[in-house]
Amino acid sequence: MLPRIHALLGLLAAAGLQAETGNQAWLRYAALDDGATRQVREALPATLTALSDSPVAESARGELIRGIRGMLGRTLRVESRVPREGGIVLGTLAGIRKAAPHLPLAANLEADGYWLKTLRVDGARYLVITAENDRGVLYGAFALLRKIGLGESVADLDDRQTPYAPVRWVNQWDNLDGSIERGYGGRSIFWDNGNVREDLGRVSDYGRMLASLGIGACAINNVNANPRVLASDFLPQVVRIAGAFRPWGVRVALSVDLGIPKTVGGLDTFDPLDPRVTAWWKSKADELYRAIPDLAGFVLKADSEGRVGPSAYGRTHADAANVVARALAPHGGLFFYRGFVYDHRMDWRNPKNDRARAADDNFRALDGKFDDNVVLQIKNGPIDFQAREPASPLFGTLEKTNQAVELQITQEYFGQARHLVFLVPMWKETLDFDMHARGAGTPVKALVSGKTFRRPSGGFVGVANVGLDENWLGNHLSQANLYGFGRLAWDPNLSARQIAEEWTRLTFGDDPKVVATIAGMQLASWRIFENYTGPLGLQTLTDIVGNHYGVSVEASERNGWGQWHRADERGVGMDRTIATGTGFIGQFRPPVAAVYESLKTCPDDLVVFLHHVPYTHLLHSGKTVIQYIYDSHYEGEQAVAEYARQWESLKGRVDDRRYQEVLAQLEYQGGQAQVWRDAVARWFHRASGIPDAKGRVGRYPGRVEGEAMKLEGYAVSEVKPWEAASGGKAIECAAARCVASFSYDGAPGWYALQVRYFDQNNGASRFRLWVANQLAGEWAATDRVPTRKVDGSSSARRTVSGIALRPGDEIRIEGLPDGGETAAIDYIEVRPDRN
Ligand code: GCW
Repeated sequence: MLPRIHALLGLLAAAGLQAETGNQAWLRYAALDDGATRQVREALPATLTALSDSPVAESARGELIRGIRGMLGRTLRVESRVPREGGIVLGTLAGIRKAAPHLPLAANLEADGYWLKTLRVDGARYLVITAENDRGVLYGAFALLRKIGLGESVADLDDRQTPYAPVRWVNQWDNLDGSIERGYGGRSIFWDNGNVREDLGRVSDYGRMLASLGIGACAINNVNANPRVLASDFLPQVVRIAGAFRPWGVRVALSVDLGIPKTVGGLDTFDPLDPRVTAWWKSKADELYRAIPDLAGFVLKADSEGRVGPSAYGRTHADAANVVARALAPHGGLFFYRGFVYDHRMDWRNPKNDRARAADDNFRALDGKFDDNVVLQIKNGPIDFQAREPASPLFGTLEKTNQAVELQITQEYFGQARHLVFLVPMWKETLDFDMHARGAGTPVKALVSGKTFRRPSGGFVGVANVGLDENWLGNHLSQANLYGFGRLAWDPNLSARQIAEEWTRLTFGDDPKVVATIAGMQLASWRIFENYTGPLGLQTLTDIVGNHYGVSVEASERNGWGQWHRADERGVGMDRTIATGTGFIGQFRPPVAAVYESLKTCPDDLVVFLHHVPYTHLLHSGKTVIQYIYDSHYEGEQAVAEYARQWESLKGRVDDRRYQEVLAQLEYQGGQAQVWRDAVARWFHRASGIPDAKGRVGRYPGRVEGEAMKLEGYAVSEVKPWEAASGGKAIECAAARCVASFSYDGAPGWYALQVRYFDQNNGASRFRLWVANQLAGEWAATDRVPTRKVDGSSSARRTVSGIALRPGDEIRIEGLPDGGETAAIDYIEVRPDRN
């Protein structure tokens, strides 16, 4: 029995196509092909000497053995001394100089940087992986494995790397109950039910992934912080997580709440300038560092979205920041003060009000007032992780304050791990944007890393929100965003293409067709997403007061949240000009402001973010704004439909499990892109009264609305928002079983039937589709999208293809509701079969 199983496994392995879960992400260490294996085997010494036994150095040693065994099928022989005949040597510069003085290693390296160096000494060949500290040694080990995985030569190495910025952190928005705010990859790997998880295996795996990218710290709880994290009796729980991360050089940070001295500390105030509060923070920090000597620091969200802040006592953000930072300073801790401070109860009637101004308005006057271990953590754009925003002007304002850019890896406004969106091209656009902060040549990346104004700290923070799902982020392709964040934080000069190709090779293998196809899809995906959601700076036109997922064009308007686009029957856009608008543009340095202020120079991609224009305004492209909105939505939808076809071309080249899972995701996304397209185009069509020059909007050949069918049991209902359903209406079933039918009156031929139905998360309705009394399809609405309502989020599509239709055929759909779900249907569309 056993040998047969082995033989079978061997066969599968040979094909390289065993089902993969995505659990190992880009660290699969899949066997290389024969040619590459031969080459690397020749270049690689057979022994490994690790000259430190710290837990981090042990991780480096273990990882090298594991990776080389996986990729080359060889187990490195571990030596305790550096052999005279050569070998791989792993250790800090100081450690190697001491143990092997005969190896000439003249170099100065910076903390966390590494050096991969081939040396030839007395005829022996050494491959040295060295660094200033153990963490750098670990990063070097990962870098060597990455090179091997990418098929790069390791025969004659001299690769010295220094991280671009000192801060390379991730934040997790995990709640202590185990849920994750804006997390789409399952429940928390840290917490469950108010306590740390028993099994922290996934924390250690996550630490390994972070280390492979050079990320050195992780905030382990939501910035909407539960004060309990700082309670003394809770501390042992944090200690356990720190212990799971430590071997990977990842330090724990905590999100704190400014009210903690009161809620947990028992004081009657949290006024940062009250000496009792100052003393409380100090003694709390001392207590924490006794238990976790390598604690990385704190993150704070204050005076924002209902969190308390220094405004409660008329104090400034600098007052608050410095008090906490001074408690951390003796221990080397950093204090991240979030720049995301704004009033979410702003009067929308006042055309001068503008949420985009908030960060700069709040912090400009405080530049120079923050201690050196305070870092202002600033979201990439001035609003909130929208489909497209300009860079936050605050990056260009601060000269005497450390700053870090906060990028969101979790796809909150980007289809929530159900839509393919590779964010690296967008991040790069911000990071490369020249703020002209000290003349030309001061891109955001240089400012945040502290290079421009010689700041002691700063860098990159990514909101990751990985969860317990096997694939970490809710789908396979989104892992590229975590990978890309880490790679950019290490070196923001890498190109988006290089990152996409690296990731694809390591994650799916080096078949050139696989690499070209997946990297191509990833690289096109941001523009495509923007096209079918919110182009021209409209921002993501989603339900911004709800789940931030489905389409809802007006959800942003007439409320205090300030994500306004101010579209009405005359025009669209926020007037943020200095001349007539909110003055937001004036927060940029003059050369940038000048480009944005004039419609002549303002880039099309941001035109309605920065200006209010009539729908007939001509873009630089020569199109009117309204026609661009129509066209981009049709192009975006079309491109998403192509994704599935591109992916299908990889059948047999990607393991079957991931192949099927990604295909299902892309097909789903195709259906969502269609709802977005129709909703946004129809909304603007109704608002503007201007027809689509190409005649598409409002005309849907082959579509039969539910409300136009013959109904048995089904009743017509109004959908909110109206644009989320074709015709603004759906049919819903209040009985145990309902039927809707119509008679086909088109030409005979082969067709696909697309049923658009609603799949809420509070039931699992079933559907049956009959054509001429023959059962053509049957399915259950079991998806878990974030809504209980019949709306744009729950709108789903089922395609049944290969149907031979004749005029007069009855097409009948039968719905069986379940729980709170009403087996709702929007329409059925009869389309020529594409096969
Ligand atoms: O984007 C918004 C999110 C909130 C989040 C907030 C923030 C953690 O919708 O869920 O809260 O930003 O960044 O603080």
